[in-house]
Amino acid sequence: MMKLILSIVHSDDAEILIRALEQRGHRCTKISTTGGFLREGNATILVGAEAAQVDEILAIIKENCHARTQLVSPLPPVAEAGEFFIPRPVEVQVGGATVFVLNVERSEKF
Ligand code: 2BA
Repeated sequence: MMKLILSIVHSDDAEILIRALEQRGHRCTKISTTGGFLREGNATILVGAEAAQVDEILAIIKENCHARTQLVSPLPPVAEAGEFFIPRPVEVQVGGATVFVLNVERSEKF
């Protein structure tokens, strides 16, 4: 049974992850994506593979993608006249990788 491993990673980890996957014989595709919360670029790596290879692929992703903390400036609240708002950045932890493993019903190459 084939699986599709969809992995959302930090842009800075994408190239090294792709290299590691290719070195171990796994074909992959990178899509440039944007996180809904931070509205910053990240990368989505697609790997189509046999079910038996999934654990190895997940281990490669884990090895090569690292968690980071990022500062986010909260949006100012609606202020009354004369009020002012000093934005204080808050920390969020991003990654290492958000991974979804999907069943592939059919796969063709023409
Ligand atoms: P972003 O949506 O830009 O989220 C970046 C980080 O901000 C998240 O890291 C999380 O720590 C935090 N965050 C997200 N939504 C939040 C909220 N409503 N309140 C507080 N903090 C929030 P990760 O969880 O590691 O996610 C990294 C990226 O993976 C996300 O970037 C998004 O592009 C993707 N992602 C994560 N979970 C997803 C899901 N269930 N479905 C689709 N994409 C997902």
